[in-house]
Amino acid sequence: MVKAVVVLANSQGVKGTIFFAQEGEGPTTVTGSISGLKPGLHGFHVHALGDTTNGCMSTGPHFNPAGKEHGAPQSENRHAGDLGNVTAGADGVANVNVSDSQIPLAGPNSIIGRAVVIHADPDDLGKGGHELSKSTGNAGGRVACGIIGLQG
Ligand SMILES: [Cu+2]
Ligand SMILES: [Zn+2]
Repeated sequence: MVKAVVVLANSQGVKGTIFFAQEGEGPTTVTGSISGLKPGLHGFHVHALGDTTNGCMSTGPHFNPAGKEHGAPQSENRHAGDLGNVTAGADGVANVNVSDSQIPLAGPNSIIGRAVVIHADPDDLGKGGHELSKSTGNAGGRVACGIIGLQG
């Protein structure tokens, strides 16, 4: 079992902790919660770089080792980092509990050392018809981010 964690935070009170776990070559489970969000859907991605020297802007584009277009987590054509949306309730808390086969914690496409980013707006999953739909899902600003690190 390989485990990883990312701590998300920003100066506007958004904070959370997301845990990753992978058994062997199996899917990676993603669990945790984020608070302080505007109620509703927020794009939730693994971005390519674990670089926060310029805040969340320097984490690069969505992690995309296969060179595909942006899409939904269930789509064949998606970035590996496309984890869809999380939904914040009226209390501003979003709970995360998903399993995904494209975000391994070991091997050449490992997400260790990359970043998790949560966005201001919903991810349209590539279907919004906006000029950004096929690259970012038009999910708006980067509200909070953190670097994925190994956990014991
Ligand atoms: Cu993103
Ligand atoms: Zn994407």
